Amino acid sequence: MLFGTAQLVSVFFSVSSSPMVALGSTTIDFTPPWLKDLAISLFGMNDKLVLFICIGVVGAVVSALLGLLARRSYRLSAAAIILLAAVVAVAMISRASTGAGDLVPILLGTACGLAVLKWLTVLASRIPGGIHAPGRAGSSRRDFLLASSVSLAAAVLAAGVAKSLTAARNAAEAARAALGLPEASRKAAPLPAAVQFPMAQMPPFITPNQDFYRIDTALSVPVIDPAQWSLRVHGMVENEFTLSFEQLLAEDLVETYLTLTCVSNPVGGDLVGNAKWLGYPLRKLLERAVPTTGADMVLSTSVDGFSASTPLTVLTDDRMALLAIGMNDEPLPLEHGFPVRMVVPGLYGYVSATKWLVDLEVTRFQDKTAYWTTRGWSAKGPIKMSSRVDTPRPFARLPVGEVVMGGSAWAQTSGISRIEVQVDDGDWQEAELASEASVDTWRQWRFVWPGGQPGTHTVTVRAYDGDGQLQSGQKADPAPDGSSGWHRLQFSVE
Ligand SMILES: Nc1nc2c(c(=O)[nH]1)N[C@H]1C(S)=C(S)[C@@H](COP(=O)(O)O)O[C@H]1N2
Ligand SMILES: [Mo]
Repeated sequence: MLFGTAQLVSVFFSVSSSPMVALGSTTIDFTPPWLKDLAISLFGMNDKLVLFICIGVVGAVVSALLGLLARRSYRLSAAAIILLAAVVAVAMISRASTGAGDLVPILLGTACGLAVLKWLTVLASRIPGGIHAPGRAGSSRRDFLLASSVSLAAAVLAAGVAKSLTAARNAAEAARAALGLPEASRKAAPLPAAVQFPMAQMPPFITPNQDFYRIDTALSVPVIDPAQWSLRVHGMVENEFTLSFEQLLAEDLVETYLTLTCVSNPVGGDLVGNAKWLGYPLRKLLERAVPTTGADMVLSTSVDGFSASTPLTVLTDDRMALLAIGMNDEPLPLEHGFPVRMVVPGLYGYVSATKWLVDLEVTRFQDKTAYWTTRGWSAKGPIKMSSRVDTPRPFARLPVGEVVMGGSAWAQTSGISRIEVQVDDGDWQEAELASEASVDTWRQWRFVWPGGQPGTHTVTVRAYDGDGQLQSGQKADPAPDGSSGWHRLQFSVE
């Protein structure tokens, strides 16, 4: 039970949180090389399966022993379970890739194991001639056997569900790996080297996929087989249709650089990332559908029931709103919406960037309400212009002398035209701007501060967009439609 539950829960976290994998890997680490070679030569590719079966058998034997022990003392056997869990936890912690969150499954599993043991012990105590109590009736033995079988079945079920979830994920990973992305008919222009300032601590202009922030409501990542995927386009349109993945691949695809931002990003926060996206313009898709008059919104829905309300005008004007299949020259990672998601310049993700997309309904704001709007967030979410200090870090302690400061700013669809920096209560001074890749991407800035007296200092940054409009200094929290205010942080010179 302990392992079944932990294994199931671990699916929702990561591979490194799986007790089977941890035990397995640790066993492999401690197996003498000759035994490893023998196992591989005996079982070939199935050596890992055999290993897991061995662990399973040992687990069953240990469970039986625990049960026998529990007949003598519940406490002793509970202690044994905790000891066992501790051994597994140590096995997991000793693996480099483990984080604290990875221990959640084993903790939950232990709790489950203890509860089941308690339950069974209580039932066993009612068996006449069993431990402690005088016994209630002849049905006690049956109760106990039934409960034991139920526990065993539940454990096997938990392990089975965990296994099939993992198998589905592996199948999708395989489909993703096998997918050759088509060439874009219109490639993005090569990036000028000068989009990136070279200082350490400046975020890379292109956010690598594995570092890209991830925000969604999915407890376990939805797994979609691209061969089974289709997108339904319907609602207030003259032509309803369904698009298959194969049809999508055959369309003229374009590439675009776009900085994605989450509405929950606080001032100075990092729920923002920049990537090169490959996809099909939503404008063209909607041209094919022909929206009818009166429609003003497209409700996009994911396979797991998330939805976003995007103004129809935003998807039909000349900005590059995409039905995206590629992210930084790779198929979308599973976490980022494989096989198809939306990306829309100028709007926060919660009203535009639906991952695992399966349905587009052309409708009206007055008729339909999206996922986060029913939970108090604004129905529309244009991104607010924002700027950030990336270096120095908050509370950095810097040596006396010149300080090269730097950061990022974004005002998607308009661009950044000017950055100003203020140190302490000094004058606002103009910073140097890196090259602009496009008005839809963030832009880096740099400012050389000659240095100041030892002690505490503050730096504040503010931006101007492509129209010369100054970023709002009005402080606002993310809810309900995005944070605002100038980013200010403290550092010291010593
Ligand atoms: N299916 C689905 N798509 C979703 C979400 C979600 O919860 N479910 N969250 C949205 C939000 S709030 C943001 S900010 C972006 C984040 O995209 P990313 O995880 O690829 O960075 O995805 C959007 N798309
Ligand atoms: Mo978000």
